[in-house]
Amino acid sequence: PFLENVMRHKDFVSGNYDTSFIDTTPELFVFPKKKDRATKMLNYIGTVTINGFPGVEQKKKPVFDTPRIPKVKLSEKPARGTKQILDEQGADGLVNWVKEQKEVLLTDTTMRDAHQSLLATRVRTNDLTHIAPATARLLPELFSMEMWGGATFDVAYRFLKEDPWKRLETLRKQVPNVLFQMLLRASNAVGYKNYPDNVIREFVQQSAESGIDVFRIFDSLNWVKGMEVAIDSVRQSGKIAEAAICYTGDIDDPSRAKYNVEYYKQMAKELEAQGAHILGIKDMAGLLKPQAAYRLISELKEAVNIPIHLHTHDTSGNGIYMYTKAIEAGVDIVDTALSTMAGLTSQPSANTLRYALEGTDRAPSVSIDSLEKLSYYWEDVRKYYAPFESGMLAPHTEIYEHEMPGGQYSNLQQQAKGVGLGDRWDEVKDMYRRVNLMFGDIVKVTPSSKVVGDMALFMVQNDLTEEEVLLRGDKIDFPDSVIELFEGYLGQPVGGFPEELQNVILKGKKPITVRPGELLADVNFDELREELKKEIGEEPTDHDVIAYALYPKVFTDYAKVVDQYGDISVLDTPTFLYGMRLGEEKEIEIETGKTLIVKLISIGQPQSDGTRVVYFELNGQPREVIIKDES
Ligand code: 3PY
Ligand code: ZN
Repeated sequence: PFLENVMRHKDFVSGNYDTSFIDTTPELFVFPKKKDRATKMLNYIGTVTINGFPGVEQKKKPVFDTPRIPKVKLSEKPARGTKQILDEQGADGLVNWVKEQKEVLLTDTTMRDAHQSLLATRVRTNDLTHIAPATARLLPELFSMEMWGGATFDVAYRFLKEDPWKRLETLRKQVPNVLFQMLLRASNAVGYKNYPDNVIREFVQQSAESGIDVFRIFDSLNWVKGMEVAIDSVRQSGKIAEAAICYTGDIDDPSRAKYNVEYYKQMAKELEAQGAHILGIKDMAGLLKPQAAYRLISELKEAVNIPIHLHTHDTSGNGIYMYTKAIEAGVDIVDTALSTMAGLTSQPSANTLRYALEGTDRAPSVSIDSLEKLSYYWEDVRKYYAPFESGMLAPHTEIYEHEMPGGQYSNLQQQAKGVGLGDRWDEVKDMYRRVNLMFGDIVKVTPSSKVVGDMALFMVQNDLTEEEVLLRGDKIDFPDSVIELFEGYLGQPVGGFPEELQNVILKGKKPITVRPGELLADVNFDELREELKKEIGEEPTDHDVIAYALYPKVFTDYAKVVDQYGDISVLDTPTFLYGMRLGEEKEIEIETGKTLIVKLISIGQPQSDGTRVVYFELNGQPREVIIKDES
């Protein structure tokens, strides 16, 4: 521990020391007593019980029903599925198999986009692993399960204090038969800015090795150049590159001619030429209308020779109607969620679509009984996460006006409240629409959507109009994200930036027009590993190093929490979010075969230093921990 103290001391790390360092630094000789795992766990439980969990206002723990897990024979192996086709026949073999299917194939997004869009991405690995073995056995006909990427990566470290790689590897073992799919923001990986090329390559390689089979790759401005490195890395890994077009505007609206059918066909051909195995149509806000879907898919089927995979959000309530038109037009695969996690800002319901297609020649072969049984589980589990629900209760057709992506709506609403604009939310939505037009009508999806949102908030907050921005812009301090967008650090938008606005925002700075990755120096992973080792005081894994490359502060904050509380991902979600009730007893399996029996006995009154003693029974023996009351 002495050496550890030295290595971690900030003066030592920064080189700010001389020969008197050891003599003048008494804290080097203070050795924290290593707390055992059980004590760490009791500390966590005591802390949430007293202080609550961020974003969960309700401090009294609700009583939940035990989630209904469908009965399946775990001793029987899951039926063969798409994963076996990919593993045995390679990416091209799988693509040929998809083309031969008459029925429409389904991707189940319950484990990624559905909860990203309904529950602020908060669903924990613990709840996924309880249902994964049953899912593998009940839905072997799925094309894929989307269960990783997008916001799940940073939310896992940032809020759930768990390792997303462990989630991927555990689920992979539980689901050996269905393709695993992730959402990759091209050069932005699973982050909000462009990263150096070698970070993208390393991230893709590790994701593929850990279990991802299908990478849906998109660029937040539909800039194909920004997708090249990601597509190439996926192809090199032997996995499936699903290159996606983000759908915006309305092909049937002549006033939005910039994004017409020709535009989408052209981009589709470019992605095919770039090496895409599958063409994704990513309708991230749910703007694709039924008749437009029929026309778009019909024309794209003519334009390219690869399967087409359609993604939407059901915010308007038109999702099922739109899908049936797309399916009539020949779309190969569509994204759906289990019914109790579907609808509104999430994907259309698989159960509903299954019924809608009955009697047609493209009806999917997934079992309705299986879909219903799995939906029960999610109906129960969703209740744990009630504090993270967006509050949207009914279809929201205004989406066709403001065009906010499914996952952004509730987020921006929170952001607006945070800056005191809660009562001006209607204005913010309309300003979002106006900012889009002011920016030249751009594609809006993470991270470009965040920039439009930042600017909309900024303009409402400062009572600015479009004219005023142009007239007085030289005196306006624009949000950093807006400056970076106009500098070209998220890539180039369709048709370029509006020049006058760009000059105003950049105040004489010169924008870039090349791929940001061409200017960003490669990361030296050996140096990064050494740096991280000093930060966390132990040898990092390859997963830790890439996570640190993407999100340095988020990762080190996570590592500190693990150091303090141990692996809290093993806790059941009610205890993780709400702590324990007085008199409640819990069995906590901290590793296979090692179980703690924890009972909360009582909580002492606050003491003069603001702490409270929390009295537990641990495996029948009294144990107390001291917790600081933050209230
Ligand atoms: C993400 O990038 O996380 C998205 O879901 C975009 O639609
Ligand atoms: Zn989506």
